[in-house]
Amino acid sequence: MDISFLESTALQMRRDILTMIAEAGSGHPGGSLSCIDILCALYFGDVLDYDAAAPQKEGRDRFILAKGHAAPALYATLARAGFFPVDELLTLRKLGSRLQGHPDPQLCPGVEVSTGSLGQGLSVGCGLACGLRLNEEDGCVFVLLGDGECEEGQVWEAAMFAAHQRLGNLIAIVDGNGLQIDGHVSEVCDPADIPEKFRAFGWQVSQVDGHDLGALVRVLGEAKAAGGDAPHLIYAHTIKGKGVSFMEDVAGWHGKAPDADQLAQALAELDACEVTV
Ligand SMILES: Cc1ncc(C[n+]2csc(CCOP(=O)(O)OP(=O)(O)O)c2C)c(N)n1
Repeated sequence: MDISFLESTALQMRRDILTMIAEAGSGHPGGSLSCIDILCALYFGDVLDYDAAAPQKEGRDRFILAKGHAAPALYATLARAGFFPVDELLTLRKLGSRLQGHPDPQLCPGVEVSTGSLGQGLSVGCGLACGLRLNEEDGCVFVLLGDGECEEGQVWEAAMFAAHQRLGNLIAIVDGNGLQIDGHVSEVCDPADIPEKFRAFGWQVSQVDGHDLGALVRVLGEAKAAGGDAPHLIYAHTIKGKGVSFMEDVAGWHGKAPDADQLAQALAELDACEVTV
């Protein structure tokens, strides 16, 4: 595994995220930057089975961005993976664009499910995983949730269902950045120990540094290869706004576009990282 390739791809996708949100004048940088290394590991670390030239290919793995407001992270990933031209990223949130504020599978190639109303993605993932199993099809279903999203009751109904149905082909990843829209997850409505709760629901659980690309590739690949008769939860410890000093761990950057000066500073910081890679 070429980690320096993954690192420079993740850096490029961080630039993409910030540039497209600045151009749109709105969007969600914090939660896009916290999860971009997870997406990088999935799509460029040889974990997810997909074909950008044939997005509906039979037997492919499915990826669901349950925290749909992080659409810029998904769009950057899909563009860099070849699902659509990179230039199109600058149409984010514009009238007529395929890249709306939340992902739409009827518009955007590579998007599997419409998301944005938090709490629903894991339920859809359960349905897809059941369907694949019923059809005796290959393919795993990966669902990326926010830790704030885990305050939604529907997440826990889906967690119970997945364990009951023994969905070993379902892998949920929690982007554990500790923040949601209103501040600290622990202060808004504390879900407490999310990994321990999934374990209690009957899931196979692992934890990982969500910005360590090598560790992410390993743990995601292991969960996929393991299969088994219980669903998998990977709790990724992340930092909201990761990679941009003034955005890191600041709730105010949940849904705010950088202005021209802020964008320039952020891009300069990312460029400086490239040199040290
Ligand atoms: C059902 C629902 N309620 C409220 C919102 C508004 N909302 C958008 S993002 C967000 C916070 C989500 O926090 P988290 O899942 O931790 O996302 P992250 O911090 O990783 O961006 C909220 C409450 C929503 N999209 N859906």
